[in-house]
Amino acid sequence: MYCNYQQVIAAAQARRPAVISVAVAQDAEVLEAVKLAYDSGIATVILVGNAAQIKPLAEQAGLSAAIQIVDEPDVAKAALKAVSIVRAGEAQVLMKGFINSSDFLKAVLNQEEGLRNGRLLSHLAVFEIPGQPKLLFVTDGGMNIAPSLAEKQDILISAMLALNGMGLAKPNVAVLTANEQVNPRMPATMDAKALADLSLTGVLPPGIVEGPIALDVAVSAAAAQHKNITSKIAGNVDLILVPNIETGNAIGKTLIYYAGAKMAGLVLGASSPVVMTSRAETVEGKLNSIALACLGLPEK
Ligand code: COD
Repeated sequence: MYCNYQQVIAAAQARRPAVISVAVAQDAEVLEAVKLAYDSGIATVILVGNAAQIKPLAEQAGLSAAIQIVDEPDVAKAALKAVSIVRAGEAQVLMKGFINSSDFLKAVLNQEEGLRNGRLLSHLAVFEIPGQPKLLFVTDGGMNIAPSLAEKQDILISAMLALNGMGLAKPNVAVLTANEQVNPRMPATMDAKALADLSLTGVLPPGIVEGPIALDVAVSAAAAQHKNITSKIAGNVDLILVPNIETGNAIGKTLIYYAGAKMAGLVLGASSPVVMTSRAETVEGKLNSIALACLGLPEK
């Protein structure tokens, strides 16, 4: 299992370079990240968007003039074009550029031309937090707004399988709530109990799934002890399943802005890996996300 992004990038470099199709590529940070991915042998790119805007930015980022640019000034059409390039097999990874997340996801979900695979698509955020010995995964703070219990199950399965793929055979999973008591007035606690029970039946991928569990107990064995909570994962959590998009989004932004965490973001469940970071994400965060997405591709 990778403990930090240095290890993730080294592992991505050991794979065959992927071709990335960037949707609405007219963004300086996206192009700088792409240049770093190119220079480190992780990826080559096809840039889709407003060519008149992309060209000077690409030049500024030091990208070769020979780079492939597909001119489509309309944002929605550019997103669909970038998706169709992946669908056609000309690229293996899709990346969100300077486009709002909902518009980008609508292109990914497009009935005729999207990257649907019959599964529920979901977002996985990955954090390297200063002082922490391993990466922390959070799902879904980026795509499914208020998932039902059945959708939470799908989101959980996708994330656990992704962690398995990254070498973590049995992740410790916290199904997050505000406390550890099942309370019908807090439906998230009911869902958390149902998912924890389900994990005992072998329906979910291998791992320890606990819930309802609050954030303090998930991340601190001392908190669990103080609260008299018996937990096998307290202080050693790998994956947090959040009850809704706001919780996941706020955890991520809190980690980034208050704790200096580095984030990467992926969409899981599509027919190809999808990189989805916030437009405000740093060049480094975008590069880390590209590297993580490439880990799903065959080795050299
Ligand atoms: N997985 C698979 N299929 C889906 C999913 C999903 N997660 N979501 C919707 N669909 C399918 C539906 O079954 C339907 O067939 C079609 O897509 C349209 O469904 P709608 O009308 O519910 O979906 P949309 O297009 O209105 O919205 C889907 C979004 C993913 C765009 C929407 O849920 C959204 O905006 N999510 C939040 C994104 C966001 O703002 N993130 C911010 C954090 S960066």
